[in-house]
Amino acid sequence: MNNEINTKSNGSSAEPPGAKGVLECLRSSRQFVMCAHEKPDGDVLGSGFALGMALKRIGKDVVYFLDDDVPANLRFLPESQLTQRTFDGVADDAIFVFLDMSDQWRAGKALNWVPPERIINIDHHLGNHRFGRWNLVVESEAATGSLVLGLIVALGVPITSDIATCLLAAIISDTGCFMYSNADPHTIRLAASLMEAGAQKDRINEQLYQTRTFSGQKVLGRALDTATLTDDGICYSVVSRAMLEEFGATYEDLEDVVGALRAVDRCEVSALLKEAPDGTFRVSMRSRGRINVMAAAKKLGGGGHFRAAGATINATQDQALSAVLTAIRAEMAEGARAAG
Ligand SMILES: [Mn+2]
Repeated sequence: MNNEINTKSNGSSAEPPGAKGVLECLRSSRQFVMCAHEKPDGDVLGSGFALGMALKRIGKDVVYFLDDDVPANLRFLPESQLTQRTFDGVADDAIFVFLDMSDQWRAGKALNWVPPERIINIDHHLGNHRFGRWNLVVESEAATGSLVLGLIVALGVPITSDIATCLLAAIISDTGCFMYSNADPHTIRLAASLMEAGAQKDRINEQLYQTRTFSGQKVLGRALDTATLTDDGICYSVVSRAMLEEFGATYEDLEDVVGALRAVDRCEVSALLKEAPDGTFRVSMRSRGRINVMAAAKKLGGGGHFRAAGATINATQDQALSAVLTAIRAEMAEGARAAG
């Protein structure tokens, strides 16, 4: 099976820069701590569990550190019951594998003490800070899971059905079930190999895209009902803490809202402002493909991808909304200039 999986991007036979060093470290070290970013998604968790299972098969010790709960819709992933919020059992020589994050801060406060010389950084975000001693960053990959698949194959570990399910969940999660433009032929080929290796595609899609809490659907309804569509194509809505409380919904329930706003036919960029428990606002933005929302997010102190990005804004609701619209409009003007 392994020999049949070509994990190289664009048919190239070369290993991506950084892969060699990462593989040497994976082979030579004894213990690994898989590290996820805050608000973990299918890519970061699927990648971590898959790599963890592969490393265990070659006799390594693996800890899954997560300063959070596994989201309900990802609890079907193998290994998801093994995450821990402490560093119990982590040795002084353990290597920390940071997955799917452009800088160390995305992992949250609990992991900011880890020194670079103990960090492997595996990621596909634009503008990754190369914060590890070993960095495997390929921006053209649709998911961190694609890079992890390449590593597991290179380690010579068989792709079990559990590993395949975790990696396919990573790819499906980051491509919006192959809907986004990053689902290129290379990525779809990887997904096909994972299905051949026994990945549970239907289960993944059922969990990620077809299962919602009732309170979450109610909040989605309210957010759509109160949304605004501007003349220049920005569709936005605000979800307050009070609104979540009214429906008994959680932040996890809001994942789909910004996508539903973006689906509006005249919408170029959608934005959802979510009031956090500490009173700050978290903005998520999605672009139809012409406007770079990552650049808009950067102006707000955040980051992400060209079509999907976010930031945290410490301001009142009115100020936060105004800052978001200003940042998006600056990118619209930039896009118009570039188009000449
Ligand atoms: Mn990702």
